[in-house]
Amino acid sequence: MAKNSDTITAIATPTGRGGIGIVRVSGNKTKKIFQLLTGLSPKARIAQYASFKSSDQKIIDKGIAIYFSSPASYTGEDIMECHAHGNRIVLGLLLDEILSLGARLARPGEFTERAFINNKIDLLQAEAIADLINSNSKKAARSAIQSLSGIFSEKIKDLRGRVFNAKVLIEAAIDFPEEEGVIIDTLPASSEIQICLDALNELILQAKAGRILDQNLSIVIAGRPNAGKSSVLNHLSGFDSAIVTATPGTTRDVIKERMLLGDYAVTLFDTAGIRETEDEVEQAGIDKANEALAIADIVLYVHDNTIAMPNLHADFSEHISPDAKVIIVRNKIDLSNENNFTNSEREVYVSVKTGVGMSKLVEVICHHLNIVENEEDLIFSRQRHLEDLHKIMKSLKRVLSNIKKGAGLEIQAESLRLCLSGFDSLTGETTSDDVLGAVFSKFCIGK
Ligand SMILES: Nc1nc2c(ncn2[C@@H]2O[C@H](COP(=O)(O)OP(=O)(O)OP(=O)(O)O)[C@@H](O)[C@H]2O)c(=O)[nH]1
Ligand SMILES: [Mg+2]
Repeated sequence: MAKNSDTITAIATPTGRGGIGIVRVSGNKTKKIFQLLTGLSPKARIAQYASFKSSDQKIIDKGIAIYFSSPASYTGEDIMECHAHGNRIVLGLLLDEILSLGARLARPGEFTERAFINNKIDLLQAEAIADLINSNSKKAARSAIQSLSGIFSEKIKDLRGRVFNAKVLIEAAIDFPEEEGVIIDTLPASSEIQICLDALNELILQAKAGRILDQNLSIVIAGRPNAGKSSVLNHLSGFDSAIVTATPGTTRDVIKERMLLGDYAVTLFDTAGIRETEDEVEQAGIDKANEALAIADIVLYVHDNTIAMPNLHADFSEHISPDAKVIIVRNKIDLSNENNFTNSEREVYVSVKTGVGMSKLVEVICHHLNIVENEEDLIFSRQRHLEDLHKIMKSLKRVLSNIKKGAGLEIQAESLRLCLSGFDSLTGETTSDDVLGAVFSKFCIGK
């Protein structure tokens, strides 16, 4: 990506009213814009009380102006921040004035893109900024801040360093003079690659565990009418969102509730009870239930344990996504004379009425979501990261087995070179403009 020379501006605070609203400017015209807009001379990192004035000297607003001098700024360029009152009209007037002074409107994520181009952050950190802004849970936010502080980048750099060492060891073996009787020792390179593979394996596990933070997981509650599905939704979400009655066929529409489950953001879907029906409205509800099942990550099949278990296959199996995990929730155990129930990862006995077994149900759901308790054990990762890490893993494995088989070392050194560029693509050093464009376009304006 090429360096930019023009000056950009955008409103950096969200739409709506608030105590403060901020307009940001970055680029080489910033100093001039600061002077013309405030009548003051910019002082780096000093908050100055200012009247923001239009070219005909009318006051647009009064507030705080801060100037950051290049390179000690977010983007690495000269930056100005106008802290005005948080009103869209005021901020719009301020923005128009800055545009008329020679700036242009910034694209989404363009400030961060400039920080990346000017080497203030690498691509993993840029992505972490977007992930932090979009995070929906404490765990997601904390994990994104860890990546932003460079923990993920450090791990990638360490691994890259080790692969580089292995390549040097192989190249040294290639350069060794071919004297008769001299056996090339490939053991140091092999053991270095094995260490890389172990570390990479651990990193992939952490990234996989963190992948869940970037997904909107869907938990669909399904089952026969009157089994207690809506009661399960209300209990888990903590709200009386769905109507609960003793009449089978109460729920018709799909009811969605976003909630935190063990600190992870998930969406719960309550659905109409599945049965044969002549009722057109009820059938429409059942069709919607089947559509929800198709996108489920987890299905809670709620069953009234006082009656015989129906044939699950006939009920809904053909509609659920093949990747979905199904947990059978045997409800209403308060009505049973038995009190010896054996829970498993597939089946949990509960009474929504008394609350018995509900914490076990949450535990089992968390287990299926692959939720990791320890924050250090996860890295907020994206599909792009996992794909790149898997590619590197595959080629390292191939190199190791080729060395063991005594295959040509030049080719192995070349494969390791490709692994190195795989790491560079992850951190953004050699990432294609298409990938970069896709990353930054998902940012909000003003960041
Ligand atoms: N005794 C007992 N009753 C329950 C329990 N859970 C739900 N119920 C009752 O079962 C009836 C049906 O509950 P709902 O939550 O509406 O069931 P549903 O599966 O959503 O029903 P539909 O929307 O009609 O498909 C209500 O009268 C609930 O009070 C439980 O654990 N024990
Ligand atoms: Mg219901």
